[in-house]
Amino acid sequence: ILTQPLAWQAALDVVAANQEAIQVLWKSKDYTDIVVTGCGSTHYLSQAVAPLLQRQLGIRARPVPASELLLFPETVIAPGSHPLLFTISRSGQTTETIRATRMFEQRYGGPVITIGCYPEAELVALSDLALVIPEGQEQSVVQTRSFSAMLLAAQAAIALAHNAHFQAMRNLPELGKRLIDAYHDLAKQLGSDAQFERFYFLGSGLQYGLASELNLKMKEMSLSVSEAFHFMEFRHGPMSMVNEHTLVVGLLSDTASAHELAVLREMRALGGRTLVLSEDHVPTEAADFQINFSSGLAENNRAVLYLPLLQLLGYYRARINGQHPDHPHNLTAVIVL
Ligand code: F1P
Repeated sequence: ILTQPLAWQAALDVVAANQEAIQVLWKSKDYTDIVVTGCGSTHYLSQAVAPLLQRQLGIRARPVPASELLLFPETVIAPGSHPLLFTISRSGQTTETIRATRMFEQRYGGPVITIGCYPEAELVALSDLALVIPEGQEQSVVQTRSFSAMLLAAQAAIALAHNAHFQAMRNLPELGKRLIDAYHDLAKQLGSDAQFERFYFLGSGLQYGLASELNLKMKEMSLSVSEAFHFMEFRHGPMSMVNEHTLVVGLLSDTASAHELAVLREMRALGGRTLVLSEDHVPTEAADFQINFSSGLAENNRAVLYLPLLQLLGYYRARINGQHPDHPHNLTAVIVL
């Protein structure tokens, strides 16, 4: 978890090395829309990448688990459309992702872009363009460094479409190190606090995929009750679970923070405690704890900064629960059918 900024550097270098091919792909008129797919963590990654593709490239983009694309392609791909398939997989070996890609190529003809961490993987061989970051590989079954390196590669590749913020993103490894140093103690304190029995991760728009992934980290590593919701959705039922043993973690967006802070204030009034991650300091009525970092980057570009500190919550929780954070119950690094 702590070595992630090194992998981010490598991810940015891989994108820079493939700059021309990426720009040609974005400009190509060979596709009408984009389907983004993966499994588990990499499905959540696709939930973070698809809205960004749509917002930045102005083209319809939809995240879908690889199994849904494989088994129900007609519910994903509309008649007459010719999508680009954007696959994400740490191992590049997960059966559903590979089978979905093969099916897609046979039925719809491509093109396929993939992001992963293993150059020799089958998925890499199947793709027209592969962004591979070996520095994202990790010993752990749980995806942490790989996840943020692949997310950053996707975000940087999208930024290249307008050459816009790519240069500013080069500061992310340094910002990441500073942020981990500044808030590691808070993450340890909250992750080790046995009073918390339930964890909710709230994020909307671009942040929803991250909230889903961070909820999975807490679940996998520590076997705790943990769920993710869109901010406003949390008020439509799930908030009945909030009590004084609840930690609600809010990932604020750039554009809807007034609504998001209102939800957090409400959860505090119900007795829950809140941790807020944001670019700027927020009013204390909404936040028991906060992690602020003035990165100067838009949410389109800074998402990876949220990840290490919230992965640490799961890690420290695993320690107090007596779980091995690298080897969750019943889980292997690659799921092969
Ligand atoms: C997908 C995945 C991981 C999960 C576990 C099982 O792997 O579901 O997200 O943490 O390791 O496999 P991949 O396709 O990204 O290699």
